[in-house]
Amino acid sequence: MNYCLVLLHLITCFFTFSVVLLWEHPLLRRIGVLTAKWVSFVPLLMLFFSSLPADLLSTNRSSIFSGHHGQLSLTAVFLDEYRDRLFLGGKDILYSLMLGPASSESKEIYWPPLPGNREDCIQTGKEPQTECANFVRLLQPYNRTHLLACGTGAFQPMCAFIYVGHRGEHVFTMDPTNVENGRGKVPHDPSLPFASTFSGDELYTGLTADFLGRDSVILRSMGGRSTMRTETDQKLLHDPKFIAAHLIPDNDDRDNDKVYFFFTEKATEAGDREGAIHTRVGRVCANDVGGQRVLVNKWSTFIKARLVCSVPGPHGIDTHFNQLEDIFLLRTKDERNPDVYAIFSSISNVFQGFAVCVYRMADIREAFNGPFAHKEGPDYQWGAYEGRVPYPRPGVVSKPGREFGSTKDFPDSVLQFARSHPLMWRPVYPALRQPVLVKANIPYKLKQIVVDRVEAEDGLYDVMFIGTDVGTVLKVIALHSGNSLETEEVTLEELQVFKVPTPITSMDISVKRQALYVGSPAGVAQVKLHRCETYGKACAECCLARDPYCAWDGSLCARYTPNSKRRYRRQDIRHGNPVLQCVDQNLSGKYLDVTEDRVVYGTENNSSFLECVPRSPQATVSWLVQRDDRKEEVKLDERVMSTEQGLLFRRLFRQDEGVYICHSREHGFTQTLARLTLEVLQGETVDELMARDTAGLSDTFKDRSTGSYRAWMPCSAYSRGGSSSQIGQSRTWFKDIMQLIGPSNLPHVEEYCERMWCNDKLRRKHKSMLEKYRQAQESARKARSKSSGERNRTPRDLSAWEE
Ligand SMILES: *[C@@H]1O[C@H](CO)[C@@H](O)[C@H](O)[C@H]1NC(C)=O
Ligand SMILES: *[C@@H]1O[C@H](CO)[C@@H](O)[C@H](O)[C@H]1NC(C)=O
Ligand SMILES: *[C@@H]1O[C@H](CO)[C@@H](O)[C@H](O)[C@H]1NC(C)=O
Ligand SMILES: *[C@@H]1O[C@H](CO)[C@@H](O)[C@H](O)[C@H]1NC(C)=O
Ligand SMILES: CC(=O)N[C@H]1CO[C@H](CO)[C@@H](O)[C@@H]1O
Repeated sequence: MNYCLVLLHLITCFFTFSVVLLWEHPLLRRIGVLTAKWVSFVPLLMLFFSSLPADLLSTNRSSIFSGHHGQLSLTAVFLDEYRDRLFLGGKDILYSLMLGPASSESKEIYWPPLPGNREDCIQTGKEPQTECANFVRLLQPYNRTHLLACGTGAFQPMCAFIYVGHRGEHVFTMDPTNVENGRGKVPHDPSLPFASTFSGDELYTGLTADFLGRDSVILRSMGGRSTMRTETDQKLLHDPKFIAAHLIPDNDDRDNDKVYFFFTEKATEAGDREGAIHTRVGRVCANDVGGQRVLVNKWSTFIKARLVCSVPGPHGIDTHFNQLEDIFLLRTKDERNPDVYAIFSSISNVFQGFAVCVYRMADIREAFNGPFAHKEGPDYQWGAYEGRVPYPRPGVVSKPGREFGSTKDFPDSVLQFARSHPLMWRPVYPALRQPVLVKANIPYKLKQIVVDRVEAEDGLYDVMFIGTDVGTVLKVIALHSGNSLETEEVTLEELQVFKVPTPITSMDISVKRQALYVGSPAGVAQVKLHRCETYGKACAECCLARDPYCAWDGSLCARYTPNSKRRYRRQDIRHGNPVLQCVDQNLSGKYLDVTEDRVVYGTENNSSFLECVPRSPQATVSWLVQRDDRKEEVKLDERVMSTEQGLLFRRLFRQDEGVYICHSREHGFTQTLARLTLEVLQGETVDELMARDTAGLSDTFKDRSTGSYRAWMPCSAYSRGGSSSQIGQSRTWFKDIMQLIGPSNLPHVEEYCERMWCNDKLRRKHKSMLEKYRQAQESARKARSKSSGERNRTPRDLSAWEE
C-alpha cells in the first residue's frame, strides 16, 4: 500500500472531518451539545425608545429602555397586547410605552410616597434609597379604561387607578387625590416576595401584609364582598415565599373557579429535617365566603399540595429541587388545562442545580382529590388520613341552589376539618415524572421562564426562554427521543440581553409582536423571538439550527408558517439532520463554512495559532478556555496574544491544551464563533516519528495513549496499488499531518473516515462527497506521478508564526 496515498486519505479525511460530524446522524446525536453550541447567534432587538446606551443606538438590532432619567429600578411590568402597550412600574415612577412600529412614544407618571411617609420611613431606620421610596409592585388591568397600580409607598402601601384610555389612544394619567391604602395588596418591604391576580373585580394576593413582614397571608380584597384571609397558623402557611397566583377554571361554571397560589414554605411534614423547604401549589375556591360561626371571613376551602421536582440520584435517593424560582402558565385553547412550567433550584454546599419541571392540571387536581395528610399527635408519623372525611369535602366549592349554597352553610365539622387538614398527602409529580431540563454547576442562576408553543412541520414545540441572574436569556427546547423517557435539551440561542450582569426579573411574550420583553433593574429590553436569517444561507445550516421558528423555504432560512404552501420547506427539529432534509439542496460552498468545531494541533515549544475572525468588524473577540468542567478567560501576555485573526501562541506549552471558545461581542450581544480543541504534541513524539519515518517505517503511527504502533489503511478496498518509492518526499507531509491530526486522535479519525468513506450505504447516499473523494484520489495520483517531493496541498504553515 502506498504510503503517500494513506497520507492523502488521512488528509482528505481530516479536511472533511468536521463535515462528517455534521453529516453523520448517529454522531450528531452524540455531539448534541456541540451542535447546540455553534447555533448561538445574535438576537434581533428593535430600536424603540430613547435613552439607549450609545452603542445600542448605532444599529436597529437592539434596544433597552431604562427610564427617562436612567434610573428606572424596574419592579413591575404589564404587557397589554390588546392596547399594544407596555406598562412599567419602578421607583417612584410609572411608564406607558406604545409598542407600534411607528410609535416610539412613552409617557410617565411621577408617583412618590405620600407627603411625610418618606421621612417617617427613614425615621424607623430604613434605607432611604432602597426602602423609603414608592416601589410599584402591582400593575394589573382593572377595567376597560383603568389599571390598578400599587406601590410600597415608603413602607405605607398605597394603590391608585391609572387612566389608560381605550385602544388606540395614548393617555396615561392618575388622579393624585384618589390614592387608597394599599395594605394587603402589596407588601410594605420592597424586597419581600409577593403574588397577585385579579378575578373579576376582586384581587387575590399572597404576601406578608404587615410592617414587620411577619403576617403571611392569602388575601382577597376589593370587589363587593368582605375581605377574606387565611388564619394565622403555621399549618396553613409557614414562612411562605409567594411566586405566582392564577385563576384557573375547572369548567364553564364560574362557581367552580379556583385561584391557585404557587409558593415555597417551611415543610412541617418533613419532620426531623428542620428548616426543609418545600414547594407548594395551594388553592382557594373563588366563591369561598368563609364560615358562619368559625372561620369568619377566613378561607374555608384552602388546601395545598407539594410540587415535586427531582432527579434520580445515587443509592436510590433522589436529588430534589425544592426552591421554586418562577412559574409560567402556558395557556392553551383549553383554558382549564394550562401547562404549568416551573423553575426550581437546589443550592447547597455540595451542589447547585436548577431544573425545569412541567405539571399538568389533571395531576394537580388529582392530588387535591386524594387523601389529606394527617398526623395523629406529636409522636406520630405523618400519613394519609384514613378516617371519615366530613361532607361536603373541604376544598370543594359550594354552589347556590344546592344543599350548601355557600360556605357559610358548611357544618362546623367541615370547617374544623378544613382548618386542621390543609395539606394533601400525595405530592404532585411533573409530567413524565422528571424535569424537562436540568442544569448543574453553571456559573449563573436561572430566574425567570416564559414558554412559547410553536407549530413546526413535525409537531408542536415548547420553546422555553429562561432568564438568568447575569442578564442573559437562554432559548431552549427539550426533545424526547422516540418513546424513551430521556430528554435532550437543545440550547438554540444564548442571548446577552443586558450588557451588565443584572438579574432578569420579568419576562413577557408578545405573540402579536413575536417579541420577548425582558425586564431587569437595569431596564426593559425588547427581543425578537426568532431571527432565522442569522442561521446562515444554506439549507443545512437552517436545518441544523433546529429552531422550530425557522425553516428553509428553498432560498432562505425564514420564519416557518404552518399554513403556507411554499414548495420547499425543510425543517428537522428532532434530529437536525441535513442529509435527509437538504439532500436535493445545494450543499457545496457555504455549507463548509459553518463547521466551527475543530481540532487544532500544535507542537510543544513551537508557535501555534487559533483562527477566529468575527463576522463583523465592529465585534470584539474574547477567548475562553475550558479544561475539565471549568471555563475561564484566556490570560493574555507576551506569549499568548489576541490578534485580529485569532489567538497566537508564540510558544506552546503542554498545559495550553484545552477547548478554546471564541466569542464575538457586538452591541452587548455575544455570539460563539468557534470552539477549537487545542492538542499539544510533545516534541519527542514528533522527533521520534520523524526518525522512524526516515528509517522507512512509513505507514505506522504511534498511538500516544497506548504507546504502541498502529497501522491503519483507510478503506483498503478503495486504495489502489502503487509503488512505495516516494518515502523520502513524504517526510514533510508526515510532519504536517502530525501537527494536524495528532497520534492520539488517529483512532477517532479512523472511525470517522471509515464511516464516511468505507460504508456502502453511506457511499451511495453521499454521492457528492464521494465525488470529492475521487478528486482527491485523482490529485493524489497526479502528485505521485510528479518526481519531485512537491506538496499539492499545504496545511497552515505554522512556521510563519515563529518568533
Ligand atoms: C434604523 O432604522 C431607521 C428606520 O427604519 C433608519 O432610518 C435608520 O437608518 C436605521 N439605523 C441604522 C443604524 O441602521
Ligand atoms: C374603571 O374603574 C375606575 C375606578 O373605579 C372608574 O372610575 C371607571 O369609571 C371605570 N371604568 C369603566 C369603563 O368601568
Ligand atoms: C451551489 O453553491 C455554489 C457556491 O455557493 C455555487 O457556486 C453554485 O452555483 C451553486 N449550485 C447550484 C446548483 O445552485
Ligand atoms: C520545551 O522547552 C522547555 C524549556 O525550555 C524544555 O525544558 C523542554 O524540554 C522543551 N520541550 C521540548 C519537547 O523540546
Ligand atoms: C515541528 C516544528 O515545527 N518544530 C520546530 C519547533 O521549533 C524548533 C526551534 O525552536 C525547530 O527546530 C523545529 O523544527
